[in-house]
Amino acid sequence: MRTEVAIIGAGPAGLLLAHLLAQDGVESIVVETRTQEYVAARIRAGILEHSSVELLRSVGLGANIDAHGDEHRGIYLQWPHERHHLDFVDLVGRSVWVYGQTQVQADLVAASEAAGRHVVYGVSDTAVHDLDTDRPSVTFTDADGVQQRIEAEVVVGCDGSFGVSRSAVPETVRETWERVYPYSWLGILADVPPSTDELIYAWHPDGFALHSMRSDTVSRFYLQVPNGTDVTEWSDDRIWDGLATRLGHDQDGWQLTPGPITDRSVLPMRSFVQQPMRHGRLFLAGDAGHIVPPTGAKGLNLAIADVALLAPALSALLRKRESGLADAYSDTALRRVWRCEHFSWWMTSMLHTSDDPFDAQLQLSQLRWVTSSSAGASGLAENYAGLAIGF
Ligand code: FAS
Ligand code: PHB
Repeated sequence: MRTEVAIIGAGPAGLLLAHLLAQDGVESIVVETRTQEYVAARIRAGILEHSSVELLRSVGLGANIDAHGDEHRGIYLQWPHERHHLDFVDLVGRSVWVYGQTQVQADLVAASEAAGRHVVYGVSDTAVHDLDTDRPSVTFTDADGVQQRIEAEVVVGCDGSFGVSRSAVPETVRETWERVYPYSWLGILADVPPSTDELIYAWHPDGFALHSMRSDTVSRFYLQVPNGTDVTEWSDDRIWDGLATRLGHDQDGWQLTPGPITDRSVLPMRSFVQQPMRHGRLFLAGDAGHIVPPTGAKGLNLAIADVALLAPALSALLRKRESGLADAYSDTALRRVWRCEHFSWWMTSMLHTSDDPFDAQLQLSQLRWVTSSSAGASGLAENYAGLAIGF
């Protein structure tokens, strides 16, 4: 097969990149190890930044966000006996949207199918070749067991944190940073209306908790748990008791309403960055280049920001033979990546408890400052609601 851009991975980064390239008439082929149904069913991110929503709207992907998304002015920060609302619109003039990654993925798949774009699901043995030439290629075994090769002008790794493209950058060239956190998140989806109008991020001596949502009938919750936690160790009652305690049930009359749990999983927490995000004719985008702990709701938004930068860079390279944007892509993308890495670490460190009582005092002081100082609140608001793409 021949195309202009071979994309590895049909998650949000891969499918959005194909969509953005097509806006400029640039052809692509996407290859994906999983089935379309598997990718669509993964329950992941829940928050879209202001600039993500604006970008998706600008390329015809905003209708469902406007019809089914829920615009939020801010979040609540909570600790025992206190809950404070941060209003991002008052603070920095930007809101966020509750619109799950599964919904974003469904919209991208629908647009891809409507446009008849070439996405190959169920592949295996993906490999990249000749990245330092102007004829790179991707080989794989298709779902029928047939060896295939895609000859392209550019290869983009959108294959997430366990893909093959990251390691295709020679060890002598790549630089990586990683931080593994001493705790994980136990996440549940429940068929119960949210007990709050906007997200509650709660600090508690027992551990962090987050009350999020997917719609007015489905709620999403997370609990800080030790690394290695087996989800079967947490009965429904233990989960709801833990959430009620940490989120302040009966505090100032507020009540947490439990309901049937329809999905549960344990998510390890880590920060990771690999640079450069380009090597020869290979570019990395999304989780293939970086990972953030989900406390700052940045993972999906960073993937969107990467491809929003990369698409025009590749269009200029392939249509006008102008390489300036492509040459600058890695540095430009990494500036936002490191800003989001810092913010995600900052939110995670502020809200997750350890056994160190000194840490607890520092965290409570930080929470009191962020919720009482306009400077502190604006700093959180600016980063959470998101910076302009290309920052
Ligand atoms: P993705 O991982 O979504 O997509 C990569 C795709 O590449 C996958 O479909 C994979 O099957 C495919 N692939 C991998 N190797 C391949 C190969 N060799 N050949 C072909 N295809 C290959 N972010 C938040 O903001 N909030 C959250 O609550 C949150 N929860 C998360 C929970 C989990 C379990 C995980 C793993 C991530 C979570 N994230 C969350 C982050 C997540 O939303 C990512 O940031 C987002 O999916 C990034 O999108 P992509 O870069 O497209 O990577
Ligand atoms: C979610 O709704 O899944 C979600 C929201 C905010 C976060 C992380 C996850 O920081």
